[in-house]
Amino acid sequence: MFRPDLKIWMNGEFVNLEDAKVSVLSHALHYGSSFFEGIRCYETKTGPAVFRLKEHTDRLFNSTRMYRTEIPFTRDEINDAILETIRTNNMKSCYIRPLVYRGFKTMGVNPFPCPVEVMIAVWEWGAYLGPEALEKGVDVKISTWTKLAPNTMPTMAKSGANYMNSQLIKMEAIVDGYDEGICLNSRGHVSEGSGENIFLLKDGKLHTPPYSESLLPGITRNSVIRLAEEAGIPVVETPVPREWLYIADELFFTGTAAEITPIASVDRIAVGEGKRGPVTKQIQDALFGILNGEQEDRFSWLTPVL
Ligand code: PPE
Repeated sequence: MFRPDLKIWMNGEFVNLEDAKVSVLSHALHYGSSFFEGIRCYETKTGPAVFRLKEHTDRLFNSTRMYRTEIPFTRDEINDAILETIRTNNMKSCYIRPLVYRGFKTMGVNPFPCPVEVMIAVWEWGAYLGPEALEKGVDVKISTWTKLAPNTMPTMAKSGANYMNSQLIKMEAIVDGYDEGICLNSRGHVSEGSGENIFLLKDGKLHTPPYSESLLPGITRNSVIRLAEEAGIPVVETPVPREWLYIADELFFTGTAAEITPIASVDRIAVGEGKRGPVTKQIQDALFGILNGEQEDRFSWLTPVL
C-alpha cells in the first residue's frame, strides 16, 4: 500500500516515511484527539487533478472547529501542501490523507496544552470494497451496533475517535461474512455505512438521510445529489426506515474511498434483482465521466495538480 520511498508532509516539511514519527505519549494516541480527511486525485486527460479539494479542506477545518482545535496553517497553506505532496511523490492518481492530531506535551484529558500537528500522506488505493464491487455490488448487513447518538460525539466531525464505532461495524460485518455494515442511529433509522453514506432508489426517487440522522456530511454524497438533480432524478433527504432497505429498487454507498458502490443484498435479501441497477450505473457514469476527463468539469470540481 505504501511505497518505501514515500515522502510525508509533516508540519510544513517533507520527511521520509521511516522518519515520520510521533511520540507514544501523543495525546491523540491516548484520547483519540485526531481529525482527518480522505481525498482522491484522479488521472484526467489533462493530467492529475484533485476532486473537490476545497470542500475537503473546509470539512477538515469544520471538524477541528467543533473540537476547539486550531490548525496552525491556513486553508490555502493546507491546499498547497496537498498538491505539493502529490507532486513530490510523483503520483498520477492517489488517495490523500491529511491528518490533524494533538501531539506530545502533557498527559490528562485536557487537550489544550498539547500541540496541534498536521501530516499529509498519499498512496495508491484501488476499489475500497474489492475490485468487482463497483460493478457487481456488495453484500451488507445491518449492524448490531448503533451510530453515535446526537449530542454524544459529533458525527459531522471527521474525527479519529468516531472510527471506533466504524471499526465495530466493519469487524462485525467481516466476521459474519459480509463486505460491509450499515448502521442504524439511536432512533432506529438508517444512518450510514462504516465509511460511506447511503442512497436508495424507490418509486423513481433517490432517498438519503439528512445530516440530523447522525452521519458524516459526505462530499461524494453532495456530488451525487447534484448529478442526480442535473439528470432530472428527484432527490429527497428524509429519514430512512430500515424496512426500505429490504424493498428498495436500488441501493448504493457513496464515499471518497468507496466512490459509488452498488449494494447487492442487505441481510441476505437481494436488492432489486441483486445486481447494479440502471440509475446507479447512470450516476456512476456521470461521476466517472468527470473524473477521467471524458466529460466537462461543469461544476469546477477538479483542481489540477501540475
Ligand atoms: N461516512 C463515513 C463514516 C465516512 O468515513 C465517509 C468517508 C463517508 C461517509 C463519505 O464521505 P466522503 O468521502 O466525503 O464522500 N470515509 C473515508 C475513509 C475510509 C477509510 O477506510 O479510511 C473515505 O472514503 O475516504
